[in-house]
Amino acid sequence: MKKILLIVFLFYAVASLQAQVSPAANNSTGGSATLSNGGYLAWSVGEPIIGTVSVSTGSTTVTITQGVLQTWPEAVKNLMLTLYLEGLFRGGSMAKAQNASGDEFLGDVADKITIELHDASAYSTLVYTASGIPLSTTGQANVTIPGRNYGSYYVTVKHRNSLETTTAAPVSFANGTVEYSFDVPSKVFGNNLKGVNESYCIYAGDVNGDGFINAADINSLSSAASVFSTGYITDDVNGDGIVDAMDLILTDNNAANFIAVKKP
Ligand SMILES: [Ca+2]
Ligand SMILES: [Ca+2]
Repeated sequence: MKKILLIVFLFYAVASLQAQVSPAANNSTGGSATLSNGGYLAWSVGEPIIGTVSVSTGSTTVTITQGVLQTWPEAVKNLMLTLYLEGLFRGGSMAKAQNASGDEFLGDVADKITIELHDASAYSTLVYTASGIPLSTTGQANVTIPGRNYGSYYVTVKHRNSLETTTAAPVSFANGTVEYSFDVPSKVFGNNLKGVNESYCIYAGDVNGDGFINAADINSLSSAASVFSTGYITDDVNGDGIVDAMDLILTDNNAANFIAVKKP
């Protein structure tokens, strides 16, 4: 009789132990969620309790009570712009910017530009800036933008001695790839492009970057030209590595037409 009682006791003891350890079967479970604000969460279940987090995904709420919370690599947007800079444009493609001894940049990079995203309803609000972006001789500039920027934005292009130029309207960043070409005046704010050899270019000659191509830029150029300045310098409007009459002519033509920045 004692043996039977012992066996029954052991049976219940083992069954009880199994019930206690059964949650371990969840060790390998986990999941992820895309949040309504564009962010992401990923988690695993079965690790020591580290806290409780509730997040809204828009239609549902995910509550994490156990496990490891980790960041998920943020998705990015591939912004692909096409544009020509008047100073470097040689008809069909652009020349590579020169310094005192040769090409300033390797490969097919003509020069580098800054790309800005501005708020669609409040242009003065700068949302994102990407500087030092290579612009190829064929006018391509590709840059990755953090995925949290999934709205619509004005896209502004800046260059060391070209006129700041902006898209005609906000551009949607809803998709993973965003393509935009500054190829016709109607796609640029204020139609502010210059026709050159059946193509359209961003105006050259805003040497001091103040949004106007005028006497101040010409004065700067004249000073540099008088001492034959050479190198990768802002006064070199046509990018050939020396400041001379060619740069003055380009800038003077635009100044004569009172060319200035146009933005929302
Ligand atoms: Ca200027
Ligand atoms: Ca030059």
